[in-house]
Amino acid sequence: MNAKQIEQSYEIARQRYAELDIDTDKALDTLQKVQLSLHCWQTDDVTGFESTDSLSGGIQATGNYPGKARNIDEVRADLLKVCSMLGGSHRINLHEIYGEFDNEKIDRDEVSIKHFQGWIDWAKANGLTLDFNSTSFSHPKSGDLSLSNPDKGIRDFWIEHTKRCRAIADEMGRQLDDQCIMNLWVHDGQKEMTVNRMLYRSILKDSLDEIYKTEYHHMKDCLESKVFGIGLEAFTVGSNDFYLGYCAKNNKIVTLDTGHFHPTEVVGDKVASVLLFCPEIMLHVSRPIRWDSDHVTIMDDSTLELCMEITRCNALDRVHIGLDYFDASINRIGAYVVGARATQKSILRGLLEPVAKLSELELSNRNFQKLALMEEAKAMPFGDVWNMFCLRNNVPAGADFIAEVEKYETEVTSKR
Ligand code: RNT
Ligand code: ZN
Repeated sequence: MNAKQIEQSYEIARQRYAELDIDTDKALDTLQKVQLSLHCWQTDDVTGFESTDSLSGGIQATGNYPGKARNIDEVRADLLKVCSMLGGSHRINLHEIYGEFDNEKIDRDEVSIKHFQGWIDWAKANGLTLDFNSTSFSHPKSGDLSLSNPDKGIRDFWIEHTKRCRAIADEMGRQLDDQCIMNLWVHDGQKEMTVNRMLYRSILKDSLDEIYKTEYHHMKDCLESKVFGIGLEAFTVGSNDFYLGYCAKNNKIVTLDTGHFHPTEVVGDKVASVLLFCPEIMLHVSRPIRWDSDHVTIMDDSTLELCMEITRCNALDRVHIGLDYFDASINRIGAYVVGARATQKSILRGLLEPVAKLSELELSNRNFQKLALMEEAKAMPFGDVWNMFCLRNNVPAGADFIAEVEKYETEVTSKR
């Protein structure tokens, strides 16, 4: 797109929004500071760098589009390519299975900071910060139950793993002068009707209490629930109720994965409730379709509602925005950028909403007027403001990133 056109269209959009008392420059400045936590696992279909090659734990990446990252250098190159198509500065979200194990067999209860020093150095050199995840899946000891396993040996193995991950996260945060957010999601569940729900849940609670005994200053913990996993359809130990209770009681961050709720639940509606009882929220922005919780994020109603709820609550400083989708059926870099930009666009839509006016109308019971203004807001020239965000950041505006992704495919990913 041509810069002159973007500037001219922006000027008209700026004036139109000003009529609604919205300062588009201020919205762009705010968006500039919103960091996304970019999930490294979209580059390689959640494979990681242990020798195991099959994904377990109730999650699945479908498709075999060529060009998947095969080693750490390729993951890093892909991540930098993605960042080059996004305005703002972002975080990289790593899973434990993405450590630098150098072909050594390092079991999950043996992992340490040395396996992530390369990532820290790389992040520092590229002006990035890191988030982290313990990994309960794709391991011979994963089974159906990890931290909630009645078998003490297996449970202790996963407790040790998770404790080590917290120490690694803290060191990442320390070295990068940051707070590294460590997410805990375990796949624990059962395929069939379960009679020992209380047992598994009380074991999970005890395991978490043990894991969180150590206090750290450069990392924060968040916990992620789920409705069901593939092959674990009847029961999930770490349900939404379980972690909401745990996080509220223990002052931990709740992770809301938008793919982990019943189809008619509105995740945006949860923001205000969670923030009244828990310190912060971590999001895994995704798109559920049928059984899959991880389709590529788009600017659909549920993503918009979520992002607009964050801006309505004025809670951008208490909500961390991570992405979590994996699509192996289309160009992975393209998929990555589509989802990341859709999330940024949805936040921008929130920042451009005439909230003050809408709130005034609602509080004075002028409900027809509120509905009408909400509808009109949808037809405002938001795309012109978005293009200005891209121009100011010197990243492709409009659909220009498609050609960029194609070029990278021709020159890099197609040769893998
Ligand atoms: C799985 C969870 C979890 C994973 C990642 C790989 O359903 O959403 O966050 O996607 O940890
Ligand atoms: Zn998730």
